[in-house]
Amino acid sequence: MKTAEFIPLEFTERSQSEMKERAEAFYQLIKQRRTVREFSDRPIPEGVLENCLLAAGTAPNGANKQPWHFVVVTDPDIKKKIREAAEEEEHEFYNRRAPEDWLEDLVPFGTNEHKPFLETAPALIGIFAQSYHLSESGEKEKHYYVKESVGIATGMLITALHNAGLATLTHTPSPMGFLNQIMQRPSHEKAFLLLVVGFPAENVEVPNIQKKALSEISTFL
Ligand code: IYR
Repeated sequence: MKTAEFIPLEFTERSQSEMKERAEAFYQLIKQRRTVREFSDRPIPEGVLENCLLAAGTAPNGANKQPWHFVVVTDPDIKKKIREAAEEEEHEFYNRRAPEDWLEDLVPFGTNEHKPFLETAPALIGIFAQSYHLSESGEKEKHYYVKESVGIATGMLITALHNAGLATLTHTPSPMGFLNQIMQRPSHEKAFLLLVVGFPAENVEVPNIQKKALSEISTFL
């Protein structure tokens, strides 16, 4: 039988003014996060990705099953394979699969089927969602709220990387099944997204887009 064990919470109490300052400072930091599509080949300092992944791994999740796996690729040959497979899917997407209105919606972002950043960027992180855990003896252990959990962990990873001074691109070639094969992950893990990580190319520009106002995204009752 399982039993519940509780330990004291480590919680930092802050003054009201400190709370306000931190909330404002964090907003100023995170609003600078922009998806970039042109990367420099500058390497990422050692240990940075590891700590960002540890931060992502603290995400709240269903019954603490931690139903995620992150595959970090820095090897140029593997990045090339990923680029080739992704571009094959994207070619289909842009030329056949995508409906007109979707392509129209993508115009402001200037995206197309060519994905050179998959080779230029120093790291690609494949994020996998585990629908269940397979024990050594082959028994299935249930996972809960998998998409929600992996989505939260991914958000925390993107935030941690931005905080560390790195740029990211959430890339979702669809379908992404080829990532299981290239990244050697079992079939009960579903590729959730591919995060491109590194430094922006020099003088990179980003789309001039606006975020919704507070009054549009929220209601205070
Ligand atoms: N996966 C394609 C298309 C694409 C779709 C959406 I929704 C975007 O916000 C951006 C791109 C691509 O990566 O080009």
